[in-house]
Amino acid sequence: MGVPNKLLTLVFARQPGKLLLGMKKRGFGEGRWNGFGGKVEKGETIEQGARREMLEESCVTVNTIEEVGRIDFEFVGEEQILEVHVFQTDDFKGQPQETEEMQPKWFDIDDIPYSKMWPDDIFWFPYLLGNKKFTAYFKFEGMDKILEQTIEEVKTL
Ligand code: 6U4
Repeated sequence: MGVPNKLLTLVFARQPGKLLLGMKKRGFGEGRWNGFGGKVEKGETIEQGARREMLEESCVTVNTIEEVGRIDFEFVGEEQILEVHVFQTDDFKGQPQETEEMQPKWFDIDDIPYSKMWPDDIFWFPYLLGNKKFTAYFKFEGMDKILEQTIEEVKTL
């Protein structure tokens, strides 16, 4: 038996034709545009963690939220798998605000800044943007190189 997976969340707010991303200002993934999220804490569900991180990092309060994907990340040399639960919402309150962790910005869905994002994103964003549920696995060497990957559409997560 290995170590248990590390549970993380990733939340994307959407408006017609647009997606909210944040520039990560510090920590893991610093300097990359991404959804909002982080570690699930003890005593909260994954969905509660997603809502909390969205509020903490963007000042947006999420009403209805939908889980759309699950991605397992393995990093060469590290035992622990990062299990990232991907959510989307078009039902939220409040204007995104810059926080210590993130600088939010609405992007046109035709103008997603893939070259300044995690290199796996370009592979699974078509599922997210196409409203298709998916599961995926990526094996990384360092932060930039993908050695292996699988991705598939699923009916339920
Ligand atoms: P804190 O708790 O702020 O010190 P930090 O080390 O900054 O933690 P955290 O908790 O913000 O990390 O979590 C990392 C975030 O990055 C999660 O939302 C998941 C996301 N993430 C991690 N690897 C990713 C990858 N390869 N592709 C991607 N998102 C990833 O799109």
